[in-house]
Amino acid sequence: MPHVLLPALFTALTLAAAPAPKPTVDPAEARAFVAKTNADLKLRQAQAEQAAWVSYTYITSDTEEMAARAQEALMAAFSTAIADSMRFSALPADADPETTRALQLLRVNQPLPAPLDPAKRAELATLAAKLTSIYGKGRWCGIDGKASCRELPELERVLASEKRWDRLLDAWAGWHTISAPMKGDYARLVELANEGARDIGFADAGDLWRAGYDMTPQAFEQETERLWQAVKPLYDDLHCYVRGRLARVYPNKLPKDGTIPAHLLGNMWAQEWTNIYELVEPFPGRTNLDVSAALRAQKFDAHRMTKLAESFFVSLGLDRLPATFWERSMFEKPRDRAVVCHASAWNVDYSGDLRIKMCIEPTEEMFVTLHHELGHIYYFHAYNRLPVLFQSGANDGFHEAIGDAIALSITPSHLKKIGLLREAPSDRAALINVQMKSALEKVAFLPFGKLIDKWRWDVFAGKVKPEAYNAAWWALRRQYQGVTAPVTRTEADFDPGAKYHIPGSVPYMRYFLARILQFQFHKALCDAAGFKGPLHECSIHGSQAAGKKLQAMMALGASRPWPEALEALTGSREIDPGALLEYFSPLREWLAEQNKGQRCGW
Ligand code: X8Z
Ligand code: ZN
Repeated sequence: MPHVLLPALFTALTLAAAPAPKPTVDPAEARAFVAKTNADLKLRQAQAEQAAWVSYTYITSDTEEMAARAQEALMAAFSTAIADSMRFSALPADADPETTRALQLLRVNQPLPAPLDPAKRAELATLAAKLTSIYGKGRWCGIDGKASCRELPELERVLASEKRWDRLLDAWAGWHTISAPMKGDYARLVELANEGARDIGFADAGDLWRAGYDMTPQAFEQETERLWQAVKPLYDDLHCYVRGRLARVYPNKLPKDGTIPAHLLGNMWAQEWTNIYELVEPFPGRTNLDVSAALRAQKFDAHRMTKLAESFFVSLGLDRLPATFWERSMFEKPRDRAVVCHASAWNVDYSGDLRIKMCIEPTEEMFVTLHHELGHIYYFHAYNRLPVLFQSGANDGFHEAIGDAIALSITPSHLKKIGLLREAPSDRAALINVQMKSALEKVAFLPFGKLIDKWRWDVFAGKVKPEAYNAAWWALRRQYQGVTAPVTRTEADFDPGAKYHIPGSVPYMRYFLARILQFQFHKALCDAAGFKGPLHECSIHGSQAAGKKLQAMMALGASRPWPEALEALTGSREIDPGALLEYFSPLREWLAEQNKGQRCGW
């Protein structure tokens, strides 16, 4: 469980009142406090969300300022509520569990806890808004100046489709210039968030981030390590195979140390490698898995792609999305203003005003991301009636896993059914091709998902200082992913800042957990749907029984510790990497054959 006491504040309060009488805590008073806090926070959160929505979808100095001030007001509300909640730190063990849980969640709710000093609180809110804006406004104008400026979506398209080394390098290095100016502000943000975390009894902000998982922060760190060790051999096999194939495409160009240069993997951050599928296709010409081509050929626009994604959830018996979702979401990149294109889902007023913000293009990658975002939206929708402190996932990994679990049901047979693939062949070559494509997304991501917060935890803990930010970043990229920078990096660069979640201060371990949880969810939903057969062939499309199970888990929100929510869906209280390994077992076997006699590792 997260800490129940707030050591710093608690000590101060008890010392001031010495000699301290034994505190008497009235459970009814605690209940009333939680109810008032829920009402208060709901209002403030909605105001902050509205301001943030406008600033993310229309970046100007005015909207940035307004979002910062709304965030500041929310931070102040949290500080007051947490300080007030101290009177209930001695709540008897048999107090009603909902109140106890709400009080615990209150402390771990914000990723950037503000210091008690109002001037520092304002500074933190301003810095957070500024960093997000820098990211959103980022563009690369090349050496020839403004004539050919490109924003992130365009640079990402280069990484996704270009094969020429130099062009890839230009787009990669260009995007990584946008974050250099963030470094000083980021270092200050770390100091301020740490002070805020200490003010409410944590060692640092990383300690607070690790405290949101119904176990001690230390136990959580060990848990992530356990999961990583279980899936690492599969990643190592994939890395070895992909590197071998890339060595054929770029003869004599790969480094001798066994790593892969970061600009060759089809993605700006080398986090998912699906876009180089054609370069590494196990059995060329045996399958046509080009869903992007089908989407383009059939002239799918953003609205139609979203409708198609919605129809999957509806087939499970879940509700249609509300009219306001269609009216208020941002589906496409506006032509007349700067926006943060990074896809996100919004629970704007915590009462049903649900929106997504995306720069949708007709690609398979975006189609999968749409299911991811709708997973968030359906989770919001399922728990919207709960008090706001319970309006979260069972843990944040659950929130990230719902839509992905649904998207695992978009099998070739399903795609054929909905007209996005012409055939769904079932021979071994086809199976290995399909599994490779899926592994390039799911398995390739695993070390990336783990290392982002390994870096941030070390930064927050002061183990990595600003003078070594970039060096530590690349040491982890190399250690976990076996990926290296394609050009020399120095501490004048700030490459972590070129990834949205760093300037955005969005914790990242959630995505690592989700990559594993989604297979566990998928397996449980397939069981509920009565599917018999290998896991990678299952699609739960149309199963009301699966939908009911999913809905029941989502409706719990964060009201119960996550092992209970997991048990409700899967029957197990433990995160189990077994389902992911089972799903990819055909590929694993094939990779082992391929890699025989190869020099693997780095
Ligand atoms: O940020 C996201 C979602 C929004 S929560 C689009 N993802 C991570 C990323 O893009 O880095 C989904 C996968 C990992
Ligand atoms: Zn997400």
